[in-house]
Order: sequence, then structure tokens, then C-alpha cells
Amino acid sequence: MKTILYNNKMKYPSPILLGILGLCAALNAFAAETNLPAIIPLPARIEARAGAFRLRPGTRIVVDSASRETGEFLAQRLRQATGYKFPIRASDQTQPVKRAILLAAGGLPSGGGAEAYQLTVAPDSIVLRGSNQTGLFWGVQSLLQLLPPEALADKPAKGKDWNIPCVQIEDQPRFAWRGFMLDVSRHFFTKEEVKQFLDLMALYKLNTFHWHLVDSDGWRIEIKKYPRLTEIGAWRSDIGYKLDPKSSTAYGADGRYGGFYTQADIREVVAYAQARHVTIVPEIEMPGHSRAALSAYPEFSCTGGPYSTDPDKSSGLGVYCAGKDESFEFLQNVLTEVFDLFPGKYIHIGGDEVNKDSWKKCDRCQARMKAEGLKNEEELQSYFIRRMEKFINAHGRTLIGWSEIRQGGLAESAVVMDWIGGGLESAGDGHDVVMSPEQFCYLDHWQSTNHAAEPRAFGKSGPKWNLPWPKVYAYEPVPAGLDPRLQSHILGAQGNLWTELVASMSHAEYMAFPRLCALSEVTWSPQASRDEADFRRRLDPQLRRFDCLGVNYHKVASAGSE
Ligand code: TNX
Repeated sequence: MKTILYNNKMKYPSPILLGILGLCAALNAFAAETNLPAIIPLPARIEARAGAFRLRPGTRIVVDSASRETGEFLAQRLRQATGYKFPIRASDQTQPVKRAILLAAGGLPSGGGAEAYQLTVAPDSIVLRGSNQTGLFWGVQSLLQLLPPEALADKPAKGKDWNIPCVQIEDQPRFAWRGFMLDVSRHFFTKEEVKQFLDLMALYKLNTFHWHLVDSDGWRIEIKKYPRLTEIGAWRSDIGYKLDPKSSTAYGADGRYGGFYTQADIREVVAYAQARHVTIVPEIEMPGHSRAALSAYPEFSCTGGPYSTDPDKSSGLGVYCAGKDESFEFLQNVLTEVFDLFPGKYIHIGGDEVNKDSWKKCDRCQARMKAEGLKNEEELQSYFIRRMEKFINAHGRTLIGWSEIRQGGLAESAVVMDWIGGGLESAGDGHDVVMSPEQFCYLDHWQSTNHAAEPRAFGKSGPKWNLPWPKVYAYEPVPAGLDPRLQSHILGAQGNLWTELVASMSHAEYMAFPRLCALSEVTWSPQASRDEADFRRRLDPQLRRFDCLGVNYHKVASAGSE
């Protein structure tokens, strides 16, 4: 009998654990046969036991009335590779679960947090309980990761033994915000590609998809009241950024580069995310990074334009005029449609890198500053954000923005997304914060120092731009020096994939993985269980899983090969 324990109180593996691991390494065949659990992110508590549950053609999935949809998700995921039917049956409390997988919500002995689950795999039954459907769904992801990687392939893998090693897991996340941001403005990713990312997020229990829908190089969301946003703002004359035009397929019928999501597309993606317990946070950039919107509606700028979506031929990032009430009305009308499409609590308004030169030269902006008693353009930016915040709050939502929204004074109830600082200070002042500092969370940066062997990445050589996965893995989201009583203001952390230089899905996957796997563990698992060597061991089967899923990734040296 072999037992491996991890728990959140254990800082270092015990000598017994090390002894067992050593023995397993020596008896390689034994280890392969028993299939050491290799779940990412590491569960809060996991205990390996002897034996395995084998999926068979007749294995049933037994569900309580609330868990049918989750049962169906599991069945669908397993049917493709195994070719088994996995009939779903309503649970009958009076019958013991035999040769079946039971999924049930509620009744966790520990109570558990909102996303907690408990999984017991025994030779003749699997019992998975979630504190609710979300917890149960994360438990399903752990169960999938206990299977051989081929279980996730979309083709039948005949003659395979579908063994699930016996295990006892009690699990719940460390942070509520486990995020991934995709920039679909610089490069347009189709709704199918976005769904593929949502599937991969779910596999690693990442629950917040930040959809960067708007930036200077392309407006990607249909707004019925302002059709030119997508007729003009969603397209540019060519791919730009000195990229090979053939590196992307995102061209319209007329040869222009770009694309957009219709409101029906957005609803479809939102529903797809909801079914995977992922919340989408839409980002509508303001007041800067707005050239695409202003190329379509230049009247909302200080000068009246013209503006272009073309990154190489246009100067500046584009800023809305803060002196015109019409700019605010325009953005509020846009957000009204956004509220209707996205049911989540948070609305991201960007707020980064606002070039205030045009405000300095604009009579209307200067008049606004005078009328409102604002001392400088930073305070004018704060006025802009606060005015939008009032509107967002009046619609029952919460504003979130990048570090720079702190300039000139942070809006009352705003959440800060820290990319260049301000997280510590904002949490210290009682604001909620999401950590995504560029040194640790920027998935557009290089993954190794051998740039010749890598596809294009953002930045130059040097440590600032070098982000191999172990550096992500070592990241601690709670800033040093934050008063322990305020640490709950750190909602979590997020990996950001900017796509100026990432023009295809396979390149995007390469940038995201395995760094997002590392981030999933940073945001989900107990801090005390962080162990790079053990993570590397568990990474091997994940990379095989990517092979089976047809997902590209940065090649990582195998465990034990370095
Ligand atoms: C800064 S991060 C930006 C993005 C760029 C990125 C490149 C942030 C809020 N703004 O617009 O794409 O750097 O790494």
C-alpha cells in the first residue's frame, strides 16, 4: 500500500514521502503501472491509495437532480476517446454506488468553500461531491486528469486500459480570481478559438476570462447603436507590426485584416463559458488605447481626427475628449449594450497608458478642468474614470481598470488590476486588487533566453523580458508588506496574453502553455505546497495531454532529464 500525502500545512515533503518517491523512481515499472496522480493545479489535500477504478463499457454516471448537466459534461468528455456510452442515471440513495461514478452537490462533510469538492476513487466506485455545481465541475477536471492523457483525445484510442488510480482528494481554491486575458484586438481570434481557450482554462480550474475586446488596432464587439465601430473599427489595411501577412488567417473577404463578434456570437461564448463555470470580464478601453473607436467616430476625440486602426501608419494611441459630454454619452451607450451581453459583476474599462497631450491642447478639456476644479490632466483622467464608475455602479456592476486608474485619485469602489504597481497601495487602502505584474504574468514575453529557437515574443533580451514557467510558478500574488488583515483584498492573479506579435492560435497556445499551468497552481493551490520539482514531474503528463488535444506548447525538459 502506497500513500502520498500533500497538505497545506506541510512545507517540506516528509522523509517518508521522499523515501516513497525514491522507491517509486527506482521501480519505474511499478510507478508507471500505478500511475502516480499528477493533477495540476495540485489539490489542497491528496492521498494516493492502492488499486484503481477501471472505466468499462458499462460504467454508469449516477447523478442527483442538480448535477445532471455536470454528469453530461463528464460523459461527453469521456465518450469520444473510450467509445463507451456512460449512461446517466438518477441516484437512488438506498442503493450503494457500485461500478459507477456518483456526482452529487452539497453534503461535503467539511462544508467547504464555494468551489470546494471531495473526490474518492475506490476500486469499485468513484464518489465526487461538490459544495455546489462549480465545486463539482472542478472535481470533474481532477478526475479527468487522473486518467491517461489519451482520455481527452477526440478520437477513440482502442485497446487502452482506462484506469483511474485510487485516491482521496479534498480540495478548494486559494484565490477566487484565477484569470487569463486574451487580446483579440491586436489579433482577431475566432469564437471557436476563444472556446478552445475556455476549455483549456476549465481543465486547469482557471475561472476568469478577461476578454480584451477593444484596443487601438481593432474594435471586436458589435454595438447596434454604433455600427461603424465594427464596419470601420474592426478592420485595418494589413496585418502590420512588420509581421508576415501569411502568419494569420484573420482576413475579411475584401482582404482587410481583422474581424469582430456579433452580439449572437458573444451570447454563444458567454453561455459556453458559463457551462464551464468561467466568468467573462469584458474590457472596453477608455479613455486611451481608443484609435479603433475614433477611426469610426472621430467626433469623440479632441481634434476630430482623422484616426486609423493601422498600427504602423498612425501616431499615438487615440484618446477620447474628456471635455465633450458626447464622449461620455457614447461610452455609456456602448456599455449599456455590454451590460446586456455579459452578466458578470466586473466591467473592465482599461485606463492604461493615456497620453494626455491632446487634453493639454484641447480648449474643451481645459474648460472642464476649470469647471470641475481639477488641478492637472491626471485629475481629469480620474474625473473621467469616476464619471464612468458612477454609471457602471448604477447598473449594479463594479469597475475594474489597469494600474494607471490610480492617477489623480482612485475611484471609490474601483478594483485595480496591477500590471506596473499600485496593487499593494490599493489593497492597503481597502480596494480589491487583481495581480498581473508584467515580470511574472505577461505571457507575451520570452520563455527562454535562446530567442533564435523561439517564435516572436514581446520585448528585448534581458531579465525584464524573460519569463520561463518556473518564474511564473515562483510568483506570490500577495504583495510583501501587505497588512495580513487586508490580504483578502487580493482577489487573485491573472496571466495576460497581448498579441501584437501573436497572429495565430497555435502561436497563442505556445505562449500560454505551460505558463498558464504554472499560474493555475499559483492561484489555486496552498502556498505551502509550492514545489517546482514536483510540479515538473506532474507537467510531463500534462504535455502529453496537450499532444492528445492538439494544443501547441513551449517544449519543456522532462522531469529528471536536467
Ligand atoms: C502594455 S499591459 C499594454 C498593452 C501592450 C503590452 C505589451 C497594458 C495594460 N497595456 O497594451 O500590449 O504592454 O506587453
